[in-house]
Amino acid sequence: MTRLIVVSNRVSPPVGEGKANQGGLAVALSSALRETNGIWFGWSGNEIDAFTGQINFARNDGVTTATVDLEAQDVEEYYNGFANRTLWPLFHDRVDLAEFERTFAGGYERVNARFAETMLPLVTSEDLIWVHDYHLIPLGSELRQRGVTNHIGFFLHTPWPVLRLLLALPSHRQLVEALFDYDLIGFQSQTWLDSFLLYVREQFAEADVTEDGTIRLGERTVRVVACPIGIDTREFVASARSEEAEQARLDMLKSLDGRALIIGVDRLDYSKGLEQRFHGYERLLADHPEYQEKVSLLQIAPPSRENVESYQDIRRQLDALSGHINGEFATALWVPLRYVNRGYDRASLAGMFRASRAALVTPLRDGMNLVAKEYVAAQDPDDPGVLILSRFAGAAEQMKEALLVNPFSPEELADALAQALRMPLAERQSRWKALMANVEREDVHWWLRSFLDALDDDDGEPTASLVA
Ligand code: ADQ
Repeated sequence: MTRLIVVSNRVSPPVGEGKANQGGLAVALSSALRETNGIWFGWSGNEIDAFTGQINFARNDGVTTATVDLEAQDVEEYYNGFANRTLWPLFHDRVDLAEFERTFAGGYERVNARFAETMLPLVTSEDLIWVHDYHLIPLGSELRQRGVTNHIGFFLHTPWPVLRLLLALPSHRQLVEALFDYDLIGFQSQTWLDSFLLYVREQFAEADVTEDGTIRLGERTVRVVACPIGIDTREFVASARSEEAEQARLDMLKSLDGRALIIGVDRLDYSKGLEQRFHGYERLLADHPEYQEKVSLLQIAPPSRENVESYQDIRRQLDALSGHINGEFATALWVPLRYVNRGYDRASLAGMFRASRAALVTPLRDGMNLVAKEYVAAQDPDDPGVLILSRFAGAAEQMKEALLVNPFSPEELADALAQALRMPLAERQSRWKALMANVEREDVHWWLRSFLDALDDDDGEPTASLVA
């Protein structure tokens, strides 16, 4: 059986065993890896004094992990630096927050080279290699320089930025050129793919871009696909029906005392639009006073990337804003906004999703957004809640039956909330049905199969053996 080597910045324990607030990447890949009996290579999360390149192997629930420790300077320049302070904001349209330091770019190249060097002995000629996300764009190129001729695919979990903004990155050409060393590049949506093609046409006039998504640059050929990630829908539905979820739902309903719950669940990140969301809710309470004391917004937002200043800033702003909203509208018996900075296990989340009348999934930019799909999967078909979804999330391309909003507009958010709160049952059911059909069809297994089929495509060998 063809072996799959997955490479990502971090290697996380399988879902259900690790921290409650795992990122979307970990959530999706742990089920994918279990299916393919693969090996997952990445950073251990540990910092050491001097890089040794020693691999630590572990086997966890059918998944072999191979991790390496990084030295403090690597973590600072590559991870906190180039990945989280340069590329993340830039890829989420926040060029104002992006920091362009040569030391960051240098650390990024160094760590990608170290990853390649370290994983090289693991690679046999049969393996399919699948590299994930913006941390590791140059890895394919580093592997090629070391003689690896295997099929190598790359999947970008974030958006691809618009041309004009990407040009602000001093090393933009070098970054993009490294992508041509892959055989296949996957994007979350057609929008991000189109944005990439626009960049290539503008900046690499010599490249030959064909209609079917093949790009030739000199000797190199890379194919590009839009391949939206999904969730493990069946597992999430089961978890939403578990005893633990039911308990969480009942506890929540009890605490609501007949009020309608609006819910939001996000990593605490400026791309998730939490500030704008709070303003939208404030607007609902101000413009539709009939909802005062009748609704409650629960925003769950576990802190992330706390070493990065912009994340400390957004946290402070949200602390102040939530205090302001509660100060303005709360009564002795009602707190309008419950703002919670911690993670929950998946069953409890599912139960809370089920207890709600509406969800606000309103990122300003998001590669996909898995919470939108989890919310739909958790609903009771007889009495489903309403998904309010940002037009600027990759998920909006598949989830057109949600109430699609411009997350920058407090009025649109308030209107959508009012619409959701008074939506008749029949309309809630028909929207939910259409959304659920997509969440079920294009789930994580479909995503995995689509990407690997495309990666393995050109030698005509079936990938069927790779996936269940
Ligand atoms: P993220 O930006 O991390 O992922 P997202 O897709 O929303 O965003 O996934 C977050 C995951 O973490 C979800 O599974 C969610 O349930 C979980 N989670 C969030 N808050 C939680 C909490 N308080 N408690 C428990 N669990 C919590 C990146 C990209 C996304 C893309 C994914 C996958 O930014 O656009 O969808 O990768 O490709």
